[in-house]
Amino acid sequence: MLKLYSTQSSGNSYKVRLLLARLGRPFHLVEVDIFAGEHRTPQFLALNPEGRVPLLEMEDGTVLGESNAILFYLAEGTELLPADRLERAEVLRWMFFEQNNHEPGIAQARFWLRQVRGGRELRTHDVDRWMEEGYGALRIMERHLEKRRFFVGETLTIADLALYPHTWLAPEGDFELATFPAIGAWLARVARETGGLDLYWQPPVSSRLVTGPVLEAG
Ligand SMILES: N[C@@H](CCC(=O)N[C@@H](CS)C(=O)NCC(=O)O)C(=O)O
Repeated sequence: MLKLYSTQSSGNSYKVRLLLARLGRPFHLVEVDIFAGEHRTPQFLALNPEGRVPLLEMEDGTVLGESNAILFYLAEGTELLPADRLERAEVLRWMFFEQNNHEPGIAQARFWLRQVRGGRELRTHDVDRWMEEGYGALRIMERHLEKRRFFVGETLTIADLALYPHTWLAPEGDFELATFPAIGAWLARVARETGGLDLYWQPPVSSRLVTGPVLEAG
């Protein structure tokens, strides 16, 4: 069975949980508590020297990091990754946008302002930049979605799944979404398409990363 090393509150991990659920692929979820340093244990660093989640482990033990690379790998051959060459490139375009333009402002703001104790005080000097970059990304998304239902083509793709988690979570980073009606409608559409699974959804087979061999549940 596929194994996903994931942190429950992580937007990047949520992308992959959503995709696996949408594809109906069973997977074993291994919870890595990054706030307790579990991503820095020798055991986890042996799997992923970058010490980051999400990390996908295949049945043969091969591992793949980077949330959007994992989405791309898992979606190959499904309706969530178009076969058309230009549409595939457009999917990649929005996934690069997510990493380069969206995540650095929106996800960083949520991480430091909401998730790290004392983070607001520690990173006061970054807040204006996060807001400028984050709202800049939201304006680009809003314009793109004004006449479209999804980011690429007429149906849900992994471009939507890459952008959905941190956009949905943006209010936790002090972003106000009320002035972006097209984004609001798109968020509702993606939520419907993914069965309304929230950030805290888990598959039936899950365990925690522990010191020593990873527990095999089930
Ligand atoms: N570009 C990477 C970012 C991964 C990332 O930053 N993951 C965070 C959780 S959302 C993490 O593991 N943070 C711990 C750390 O960087 O020390 C991806 O999309 O997978």
